[in-house]
Amino acid sequence: MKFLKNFNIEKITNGLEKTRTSLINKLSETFTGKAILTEETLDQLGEILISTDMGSKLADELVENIRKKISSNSDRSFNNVKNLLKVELKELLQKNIYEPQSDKVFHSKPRIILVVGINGTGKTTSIAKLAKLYKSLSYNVLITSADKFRAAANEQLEAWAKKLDVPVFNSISRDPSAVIYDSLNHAKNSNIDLVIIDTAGRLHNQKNLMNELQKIEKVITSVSKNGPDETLLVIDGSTGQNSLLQAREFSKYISLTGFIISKLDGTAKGGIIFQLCRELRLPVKYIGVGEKIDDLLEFDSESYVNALFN
Ligand SMILES: Nc1nc2c(ncn2[C@@H]2O[C@H](COP(=O)(O)OP(=O)(O)OP(=O)(O)O)[C@@H](O)[C@H]2O)c(=O)[nH]1
Ligand SMILES: [Mg+2]
Repeated sequence: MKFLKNFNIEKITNGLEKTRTSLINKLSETFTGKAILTEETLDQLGEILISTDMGSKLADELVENIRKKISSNSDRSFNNVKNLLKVELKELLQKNIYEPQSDKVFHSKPRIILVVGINGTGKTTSIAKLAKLYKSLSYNVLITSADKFRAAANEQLEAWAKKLDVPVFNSISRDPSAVIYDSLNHAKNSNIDLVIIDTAGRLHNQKNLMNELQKIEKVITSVSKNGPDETLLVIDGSTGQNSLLQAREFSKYISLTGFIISKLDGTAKGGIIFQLCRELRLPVKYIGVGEKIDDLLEFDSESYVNALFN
């Protein structure tokens, strides 16, 4: 598997504009003209972090770490606080993550990416973007349309796929597991390198739909014994704290390997990524920063944190 590394600093910077502007404006309002970093300013820093949806627990932890670091360091300038914060955030993304995927050895073809999430988070759009990304690396991609709920779902996918010249597997079966089973067997016989499976949006409290995910996982395992290579939960980046609940609930039913965080371009709440990684101990794999086909970037913690502050 080639590493995509398609991230483009300009795209990340533009995509995170709202979060960055809000963060930087608030930070400079708080710090400008203050020669010495006081306890009060530190408390304000915590509130600023919470306003980006980092959550109070994480914000407290970050402020505490910064407090410790500056107590042994005479540089209490805004710039230094900003740099310390960047280091803390990068470490959090890099260290706090358990990657189940790294335990597996992949020899099998096709590689399988299963995409799940609640309604409207951007699953289908992200899949089209992923297909484009992998196709540009010369992968033979097949998209499986296993959303049997939304009438227009298939047309939406077909329209994207037609533009990209990527085949879509569909069937008249109403059972998503059956469609997936057939598509994987088809892929095995058709020299497909990568199958990306689109599923119907489901709320995390809809028990029967959540149980269906387990069935889907089982069917994939029956065709490819390691199961999906990736099971990605798509989270709408503007959802806020509810996304933690979604992630916790989905992970009770299915082995997630990471997140796609979509719609980061429309929100000032890009801090949610840190909380999701910390609480779920799962990596963010891709971020969506716009509605266009090229607006999906492979996640890179270094660039993400830099783009938030620079
Ligand atoms: N601004 C922006 N919009 C996005 C992004 N990703 C998806 N969208 C939009 O979000 C809306 C919903 O996207 P879909 O891909 O249909 O979402 P879905 O999860 O497949 O929806 P269901 O199948 O109904 O559950 C569409 O209008 C997309 O254009 C993104 O990164 N940024
Ligand atoms: Mg969809």
